[in-house]
Amino acid sequence: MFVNDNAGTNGIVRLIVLLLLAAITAGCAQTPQHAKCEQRESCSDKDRRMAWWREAKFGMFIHWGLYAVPQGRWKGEPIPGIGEWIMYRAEIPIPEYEQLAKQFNPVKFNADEWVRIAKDAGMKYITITSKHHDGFAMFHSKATPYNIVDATPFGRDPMKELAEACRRHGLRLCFYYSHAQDWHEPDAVGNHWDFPKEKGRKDPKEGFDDYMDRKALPQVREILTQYGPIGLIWYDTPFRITKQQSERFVEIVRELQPDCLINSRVGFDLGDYGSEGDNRIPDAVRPGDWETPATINDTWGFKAYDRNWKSVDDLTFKLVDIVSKGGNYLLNVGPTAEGVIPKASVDRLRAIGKWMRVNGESIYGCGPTPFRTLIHRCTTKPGKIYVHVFEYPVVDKKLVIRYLKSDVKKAYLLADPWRRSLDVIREGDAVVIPMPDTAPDPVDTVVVLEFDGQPVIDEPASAPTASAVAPELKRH
Ligand code: FHN
Repeated sequence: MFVNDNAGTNGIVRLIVLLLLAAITAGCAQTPQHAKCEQRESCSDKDRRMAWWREAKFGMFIHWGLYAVPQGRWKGEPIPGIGEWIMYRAEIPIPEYEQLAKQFNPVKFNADEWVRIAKDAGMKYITITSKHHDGFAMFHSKATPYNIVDATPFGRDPMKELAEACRRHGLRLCFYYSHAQDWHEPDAVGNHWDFPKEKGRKDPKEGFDDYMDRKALPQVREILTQYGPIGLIWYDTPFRITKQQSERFVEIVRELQPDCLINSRVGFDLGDYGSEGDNRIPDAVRPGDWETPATINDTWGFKAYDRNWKSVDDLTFKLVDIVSKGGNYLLNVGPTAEGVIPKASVDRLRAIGKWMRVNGESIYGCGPTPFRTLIHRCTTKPGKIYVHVFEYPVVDKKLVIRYLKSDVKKAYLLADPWRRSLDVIREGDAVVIPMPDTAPDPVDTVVVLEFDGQPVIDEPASAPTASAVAPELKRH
């Protein structure tokens, strides 16, 4: 915990700190988040289940399905929007969309290669679409023959292969499952072109329970029983379902894999952690457990003509920005119908991995910045602040860290294998660190500040926020 020692508020702050400490020693900090977890399990149980995810910080999202076959075009026409929504956007009738299964033969799929790409990028978990809104199961399902083993010439179960590869390489495998939308089903949500009644369906219970009992819950049972321990189930778009229906999607996970996490998109605030909006990064530190799912270009599912790839600088900044605000980054790749992760994605992930191998200490298991002002993006561990320097050269070759009241015990670059001490000069309310002439890391140079105990920040309430101080950071 960081202490923000504002002039004139010392007494209040100390009182709050004391109260918090008292609450912690009483067994649990009374944050709203803890109050929530206490309702169904002890905070320590929740902390134990969340521990790997809080440590991981960086995961790979994979959107892979039949939509990779048309690659964003239908009958020669480019279909606007995200690739995996092609069936909806082009209102493709089910019998026509089903034909894609016969063409889906990802002979280049290699589970070890995918897992290695994630691992080399520094990612610690993989969340893959076991079934997206199109209703096609990318795993062997007995609930319906509309699945990759029974309906495609490929005939293999890639989830099984990925589960084994993840185990070999030490990553957690997690499953995305579209629980409410299923455009292949008359009783699920979404397909209004084949089933016009869906358009006017008012009562969310109408038919949906049948779909749940016949397909969705049996399939969730399958993904929780066929592939060993699963890190988390990532539900999505809980449109028009009732609280009771969401609860059933929670209960089945708790029953079959009690340690498995659930994201908030199961609905009704029932998950273990929050999924931010797609590609949304909060402006300030956000308490609690949350994750930003994000695209590496502008689509989730493969679209051959989407080449709007984010730069390595941008992706690295986003990773740091998210961690500095308390979140996890779930960065997506959209493999082709042949089973290949596009080279542009792999190149970017490799570059991030290179940065992570040097600077991963400033990401894994880190807490958010202690500063409200966000002049620099900072991440933290007990007794340490990692200052991320994206803007190089720093002014006059000096790194200036304002509002730091505590003395710095030692400062050094994470890029320096010898961890040689940098000079630290106190100038009024700032700590000034002379920096090397050229950036040790062209993307983000990380300076570690070590303290005796927890550093005290003295940030006046009137201190400007990041957008006023460093608008150029907004370019990302
Ligand atoms: O509709 C989906 C979309 O296709 C994609 O899966 C994203 C990922 O977060 N979730 C939904 C939209 O928020």
